[in-house]
Amino acid sequence: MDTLSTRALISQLADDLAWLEKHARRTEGSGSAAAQLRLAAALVRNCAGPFLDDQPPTPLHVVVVGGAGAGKSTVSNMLAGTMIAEANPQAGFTRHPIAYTCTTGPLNWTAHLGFLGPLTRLTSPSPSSLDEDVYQVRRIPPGPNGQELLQNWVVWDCPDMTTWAADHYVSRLLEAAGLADVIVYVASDERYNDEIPTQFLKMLLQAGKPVVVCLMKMRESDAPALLAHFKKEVLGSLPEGLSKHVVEVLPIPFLTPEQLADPIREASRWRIPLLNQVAVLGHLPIAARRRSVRGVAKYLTEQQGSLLSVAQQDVNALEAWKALVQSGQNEFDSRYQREYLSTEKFRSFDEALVRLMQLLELPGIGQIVSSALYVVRTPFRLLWGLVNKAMTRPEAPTRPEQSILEDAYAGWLDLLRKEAARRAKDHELWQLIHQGFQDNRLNQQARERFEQVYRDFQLALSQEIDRTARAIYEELEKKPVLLNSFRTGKLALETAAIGATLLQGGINVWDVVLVPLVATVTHQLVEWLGKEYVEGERERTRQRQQAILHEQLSTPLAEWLTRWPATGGSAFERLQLALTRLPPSIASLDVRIRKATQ
Ligand SMILES: Nc1nc2c(ncn2[C@@H]2O[C@H](COP(=O)(O)OP(=O)(O)OP(=O)(O)O)[C@@H](O)[C@H]2O)c(=O)[nH]1
Ligand SMILES: [Mg+2]
Repeated sequence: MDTLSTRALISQLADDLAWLEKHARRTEGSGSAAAQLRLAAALVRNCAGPFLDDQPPTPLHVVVVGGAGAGKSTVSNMLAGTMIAEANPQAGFTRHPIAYTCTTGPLNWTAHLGFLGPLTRLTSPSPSSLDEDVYQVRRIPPGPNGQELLQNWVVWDCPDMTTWAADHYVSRLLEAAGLADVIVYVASDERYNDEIPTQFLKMLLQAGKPVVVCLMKMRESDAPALLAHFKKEVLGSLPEGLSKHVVEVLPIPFLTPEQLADPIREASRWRIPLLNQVAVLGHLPIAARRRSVRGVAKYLTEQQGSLLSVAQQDVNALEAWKALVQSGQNEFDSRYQREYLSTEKFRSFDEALVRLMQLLELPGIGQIVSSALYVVRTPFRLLWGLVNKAMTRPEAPTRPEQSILEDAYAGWLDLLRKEAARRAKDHELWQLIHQGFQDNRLNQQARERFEQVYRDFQLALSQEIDRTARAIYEELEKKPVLLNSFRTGKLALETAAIGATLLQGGINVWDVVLVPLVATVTHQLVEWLGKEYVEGERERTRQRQQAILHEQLSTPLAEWLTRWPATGGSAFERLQLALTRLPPSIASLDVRIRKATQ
């Protein structure tokens, strides 16, 4: 993530959040989670993006939000200093964000790439009730007085936030809210404590937005009581860390039609405190903008868990699938141990033993002595051979490795197929896998995958076995001093044993029996030691082979199976991508914002 350009990072982050938002909207009852994600995306593209792209801090943005019919358009007019916003008795009248700016103010602030995301700018004047994914900018010529705020600020009148309903206009409001340097939160006297607007308010405070509250339409005499009540009931229910961002709660009591018609002159008593609050918050535009951008980093970092939680059910299903694949893998591994490895002889180790014993015979002069001893041992060697043959049970033929593995793999896939069919109704991930087995796609691909991986496994295996078997005698060959001391040791042992036999009984007729017997026993002893060593190596190889199976065959297959639902362009592929990219993207954005705002 750190290597991405800032523009690429912003657009990737906004895309991933947008994808998760769409994903969340498919689940019933997740309107608030979707709204949270939408706000996150809006903060990234409308606030952090332009700032990191060196957009100047002015104009600052004041965004007016609140419940349906609360008086947002009325307050927007008061801020803009003109009667341009359509206040309308029909609740839910304003349906898309409308920006009020001064004709002499900055022009190109809407030009930033990705500005307001999916909302397109209306090019011709339209009523604010137009219910489409659009926004419009209305430019106001400077008047004799009243429009001073618009020199540095853009005032945004927004649709309401009365429900979470996936009704698209709520997301338009969130898009504009992401842009805000200051929020004006409008609540009317009868509905100031509504649950959903309060939750929206909380979300905006979590994003670090400074909020000025306007309480509307009460009798002037009731204003102090209502203000106290709002502070206690609404702000009091918020954590202190959030309520501190509410900079002021202002009353705007029920206005007369005359005051509504000309708020600049007739309602200045209520209007001026509001203007002052906003102006103070933007006193140093660069400081105001930095505060907004730091809020973006804070929101994303602190809310990360909650933003990703919309995918919790999917993550759980993916985890359950992974665990199932793993239990199949365990069974696959142990079947290989049971049905193949425990009976496999590794013939190359027998050859290695022969080579080892040959190596222990002395070359040159010693060879003559060895040959003589070989002749001396003949009667008992033949007898030993016969006894051995009689004692060893015939070996059970072992099944070929490949067929055992294929059976074990078929068993593994069968487990997955049955479980997917059983759980198909639980979650769409299982449905996807069930479908993959039904139309044979998954089985087919799984078999192809097996064949590929099996070839690599075979190669790794034969190399490993040959290498270990060869190492048994090659190690000794490479160390001539050690080899020679073994050789002479063996010879000395044999000749000493024969010598001792001769000395013990003197030279007599029994020597014909005793000398070959002693020569045979000493030789067998040496061979037995060699065998023990080779057996040890053989057992180690068995264990090593089990490990190779696990590393080279069953783990690559398990990884492939685990990933399968998240490949081939499925929704889970996109989900995995978003889930893995989001945390590092957020961390990287946080670092860049810290650097740029310090
Ligand atoms: N008489 C009087 N009417 C008011 C006052 N405040 C708002 N209204 C009226 O209440 C109605 C709703 O006000 P708006 O400002 O349109 O409310 P809004 O929040 O923009 O509403 P939507 O855009 O529909 O969500 C309008 O008819 C306003 O004229 C007031 O103080 N006095
Ligand atoms: Mg309105």
